[in-house]
Amino acid sequence: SVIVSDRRTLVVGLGKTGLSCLRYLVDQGRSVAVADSRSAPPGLETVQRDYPDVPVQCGAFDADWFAGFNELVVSPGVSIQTPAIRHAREHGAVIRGDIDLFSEAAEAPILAITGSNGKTTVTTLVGEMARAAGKRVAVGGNIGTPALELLSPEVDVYVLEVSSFQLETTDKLGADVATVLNVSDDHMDRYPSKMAYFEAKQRIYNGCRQPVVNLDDALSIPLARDDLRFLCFGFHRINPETFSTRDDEGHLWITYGFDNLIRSDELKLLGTHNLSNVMAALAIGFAAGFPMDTMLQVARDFPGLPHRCQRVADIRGVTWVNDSKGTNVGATVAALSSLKPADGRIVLIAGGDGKGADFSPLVRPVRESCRHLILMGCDAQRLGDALSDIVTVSYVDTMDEAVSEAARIACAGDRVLLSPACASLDMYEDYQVRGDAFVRAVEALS
Ligand code: UMA
Ligand code: ADP
Repeated sequence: SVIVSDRRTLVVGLGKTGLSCLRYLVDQGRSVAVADSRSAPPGLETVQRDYPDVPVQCGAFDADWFAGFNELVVSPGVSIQTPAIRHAREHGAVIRGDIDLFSEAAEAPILAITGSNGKTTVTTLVGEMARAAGKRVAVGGNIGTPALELLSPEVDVYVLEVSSFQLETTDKLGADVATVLNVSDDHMDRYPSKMAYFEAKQRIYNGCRQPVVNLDDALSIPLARDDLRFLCFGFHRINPETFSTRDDEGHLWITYGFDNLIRSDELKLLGTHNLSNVMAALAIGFAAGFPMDTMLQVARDFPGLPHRCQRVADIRGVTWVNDSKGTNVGATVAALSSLKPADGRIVLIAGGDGKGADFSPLVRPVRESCRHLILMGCDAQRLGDALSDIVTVSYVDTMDEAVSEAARIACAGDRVLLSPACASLDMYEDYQVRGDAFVRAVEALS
């Protein structure tokens, strides 16, 4: 049979994103079908119940079927290098993603945040700042709620966390304010090169009014500069139009231009990397026009998010810290450098699925901070190979074993840090479940 429509769209992926795209496109009156390579994807029942007329194919992608569509809306969990998708593109299909559909429809300004680490912390802070400034704010994207589910005429400002996967399928985001917080290796199992990962992140600046740039990371600077003026952040740089830090009368201050704004010890957030996150959030909020005093109060009150350098217990002089969201090497490097105790060392619990990462950037911080390493998960051996020359290593099979081993080894004054440098999916449903397993095992100690 021949389907008569000038725009047949295939939604690829039936997770949260796929469902949000399907709902949106059906509401637009578009002719849609759905595919997912899993045999029982999470959204399948919902589609069968709510959209019985929408064609669905589960299991191995059928390249010929894909090639019959003129638009593919691809979920972030699916690589656009997948042969069936490439084949469809070669047959003239346009490849898009949910953020692309969102930016086309959104009427309120978008504040967009990407980076290898700190996205969720900064996105949450900016969302809180907007709310405190009296804005009707919608926060979503990679942080959890798919962007299309945020769309509403009642919204004054959108705050979006955007992943490199989402940016790959985004043509022109047109954000009011956008930032690449930092770039270190992640998802090397999905990218042919670091350059490809970096280029995906850079797309956040396409059509942006006000880029916010991290002066401590050259990869944060927009490649296509045009005549844009940047608002900047970075440590120890007293410049106009820059959020920075300076030491003054025995305190470390966050500054804007030449003015001191807030002392680091006024913040509840732990770790140097979080100062960078606060500077970034202030810069984004400033660019969006939020009042400075309101933003500073939000920064002071912000307790941090669970599973991110979160102190969980102090037992017999040992502090236990849950950084389960440290899912790449850069995050664990930051956690090790920020959390080294003044009179002790770190016992690090790490491992999981390394996503093809190079672990060598861990060598220096592990040498400088760690007493011992406890490794688990599918890349435990690869981590051990990279680090066993410089530190003693134990291999364990479960989180309970990891925690009792850490309790045996840690001395008073030490910190035990779960910061895996790896994804959790080889052993757990997600990083939260992994972090919860750690917290439960620690609680059982006391
Ligand atoms: N999958 C298949 N076949 C398919 C479709 C998906 O095997 O046909 C697999 C993917 O490989 C992946 C899983 O299914 O392992 C989920 O993929 P999805 O695209 O259906 O994911 P969603 O449920 O739509 O969730 C996505 C983001 N997931 C990913 O990018 C993998 C969520 O980010 C995001 O919160 C959500 O959209 C709303 O925007 C999660 C994430 O892990 C938290 N992001 C990565 C990260 O932060 O490092 C980028
Ligand atoms: P993301 O959403 O990008 O994964 P999160 O805010 O959830 O970022 O933080 C995840 C982990 O990354 C934290 O637990 C911490 O180990 C590390 N991290 C957070 N902010 C930074 C930063 N600015 N630079 C380096 N590492 C960071």
